[in-house]
Amino acid sequence: MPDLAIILPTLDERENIGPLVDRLHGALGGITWEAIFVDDNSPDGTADAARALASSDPRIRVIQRIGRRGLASAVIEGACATAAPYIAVMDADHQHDPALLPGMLELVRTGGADVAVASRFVDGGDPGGLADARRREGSAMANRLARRLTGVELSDPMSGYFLLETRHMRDVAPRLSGIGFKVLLDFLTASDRSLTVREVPLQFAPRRAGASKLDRAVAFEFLVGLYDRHLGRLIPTRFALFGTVGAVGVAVHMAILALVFLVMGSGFALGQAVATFGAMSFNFWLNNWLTYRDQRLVGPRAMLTGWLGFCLTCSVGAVANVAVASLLQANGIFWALAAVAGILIGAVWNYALSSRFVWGRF
Ligand SMILES: Nc1nc2c(ncn2[C@@H]2O[C@H](COP(=O)(O)OP(=O)(O)O)[C@@H](O)[C@H]2O)c(=O)[nH]1
Ligand SMILES: [Mg+2]
Repeated sequence: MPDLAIILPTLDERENIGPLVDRLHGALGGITWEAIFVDDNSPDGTADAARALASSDPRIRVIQRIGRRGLASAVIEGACATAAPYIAVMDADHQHDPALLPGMLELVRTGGADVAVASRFVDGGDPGGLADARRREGSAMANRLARRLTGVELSDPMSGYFLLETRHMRDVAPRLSGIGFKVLLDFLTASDRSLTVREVPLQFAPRRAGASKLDRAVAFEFLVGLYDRHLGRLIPTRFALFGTVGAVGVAVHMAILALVFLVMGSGFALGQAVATFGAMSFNFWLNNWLTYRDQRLVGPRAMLTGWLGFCLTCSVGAVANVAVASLLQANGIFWALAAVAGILIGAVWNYALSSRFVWGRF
């Protein structure tokens, strides 16, 4: 059994993984280890490339996830798929130096800390790879917020490079939100034990090949994280986002209707049709950007099929909405209540279908 499992979430990292495995070999002499690539069915064939590596090296393993996306959930699945007592989470793009692993493992193994975090912001660290000043500022703000949230003194809570005992991660796994990509933060807030965290300096390197998938809209991530922790059990986070977008969509609908019907003087039915179409398109765009930002559709083709699928989904939801509302109203329920019930049913329906067929990569 390996001592250490390195969990490597990947999305389009084909060019990076071979050289990374070489570097792991170089860095981990004397430690028995395995590397688990958790790949979300990357279009560039990262999973195939990882299997090719695995065919000549039993330490390499691959989890290929189909129809699912997200960094946090990838890490959780990786942690649940190993028997190694320790896991390290790192980027597959060479931004995280594998040479730090033996030191981090030693720190945790000898009881020096429950979690070893590679930090860009401690003495000896270097945030150099953070592309520009705006991202640096974003990181600094995120860190302040995170300290409030977790109560843990950390200079770099957004770090994606850390090592801990696997059982700790598995223990809290059922309580992790799995939304977004702040896995370390998610883990620290969800854990009910008080964990000691030690930081080691990381010189953050530029990504070796390929493009970054994350534009860390950190403020938004934190709001979502806060909501998820406190109200997420009541109304699931993603559904709440979907509903909020829907409410904004109603405003868009009314604005378009007012413009076409009142200002331009069209017939009401035409105005309503144009407004419905406009609001659906707007909702698709906003949901893609907000609700499903961790599994966003990008590129003209994916956007076009996604948009068509969303409009189709919403039409089905609209039929359910009208059917339920008229049934209730005909049975003597006050018209406004019947309408609200119809809207709710339509929303749940739209959410269920679109999360599966539009953003679920089916
Ligand atoms: N499995 C999986 N991996 C992801 C996803 N998004 C990003 N990654 C991987 O997570 C790591 C960090 O992402 P990256 O794009 O480098 O973010 P950055 O370091 O903030 O620019 C990389 O190895 C990515 O390939 C995802 O949705 N699923
Ligand atoms: Mg990276």
